Amino acid sequence: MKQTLNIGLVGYGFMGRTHSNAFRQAPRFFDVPYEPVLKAVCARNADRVTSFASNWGYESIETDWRALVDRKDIDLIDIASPNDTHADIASAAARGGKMVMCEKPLGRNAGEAEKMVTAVESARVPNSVWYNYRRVPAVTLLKHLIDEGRLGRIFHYRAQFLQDWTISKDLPQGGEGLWRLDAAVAGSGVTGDLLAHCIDTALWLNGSIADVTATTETFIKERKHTLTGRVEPVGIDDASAFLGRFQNGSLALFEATRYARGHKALYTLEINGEHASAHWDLHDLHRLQWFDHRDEGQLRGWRSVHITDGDHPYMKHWWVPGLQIGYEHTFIHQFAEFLQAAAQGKALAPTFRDALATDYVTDAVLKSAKSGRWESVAMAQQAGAA
Ligand code: SOE
Repeated sequence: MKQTLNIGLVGYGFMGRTHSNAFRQAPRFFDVPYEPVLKAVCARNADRVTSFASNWGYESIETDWRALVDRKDIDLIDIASPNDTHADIASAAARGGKMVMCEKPLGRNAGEAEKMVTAVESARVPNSVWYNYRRVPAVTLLKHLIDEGRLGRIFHYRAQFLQDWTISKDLPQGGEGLWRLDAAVAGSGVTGDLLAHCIDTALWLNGSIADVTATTETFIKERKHTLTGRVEPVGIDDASAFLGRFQNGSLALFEATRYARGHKALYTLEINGEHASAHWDLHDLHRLQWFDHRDEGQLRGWRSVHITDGDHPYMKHWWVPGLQIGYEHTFIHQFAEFLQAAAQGKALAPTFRDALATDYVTDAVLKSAKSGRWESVAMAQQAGAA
């Protein structure tokens, strides 16, 4: 009989669902050292949290996260609630000796994130932040190829995350589902929400970013606030772009927007090295595009590798070669590995400290967009430490 690990989830939105699915599926497909138990889910709306609990099989509900964190029968607090709640919940959970997993971005800014790092590290509790795209098999394979030195010296890293769901000026800000448009709750707009994903993957694949020069734009300046009913200024960035320098000497070119009509979640990244280049696209997530200049000249060209074989990262746990997996599996992979790390009392990358490195970059991006100058990234040496 495996030891049980009792989970208390905070938040029942989109992320609450991706995490709950991971809690259910991880022990079915991976050899994990614990049997996860969906012990309790917490959210303010009692009716909705009750129906969420019954759909996913949570044993109980809470409507106040403090009550959840105080419960003696909870081992892991998983935070899938809006960004303004992350710091308080994570710090209280760590103080109570509980393991903590947290949705991205870690804090609304690096100051908040620093306190969260201190909380989990001084309590020595296993922790991880759900930057899930690291665990797309094609992206993990790219990490292995880079670490093997196959690309040679790196010259360029570019990434984009494009969406279009906030173009309508009639979309309100604030409240359930729309808190990402409310700066007080989210901290920032696309910089913390989408660019942060690109940055986390980049720090992992290509190391620390030293400095950045950025610009942001808020296209719709006022929106009705769902909670106050009044038309209020919009404080988030709708689009964010930066040019930067990695510490390994390569150049960074990054863009995120919610105003790219026609694109729903187009996360792409490309890395160009001396010998080889690689390109990945979330809409085709099971493929890695690969070009190797050392291939025989006449047949040299971009290869589109279908990352579904048993020797590709994670794939032996799934179906038979050639059959694809998707977005939700990235969360399953992260949770399975979290359980393996937790059994040894360790944090899992991206740890809170790794996610703080991303917050340092997003803070520098927002600072540069205001100052109009190049800004250095605080403690950049910690980025990519995972
Ligand atoms: C925003 O629309 C969002 O849901 C992000 O918050 C997620 O982190 C991203 O993976 C998909 O888009």
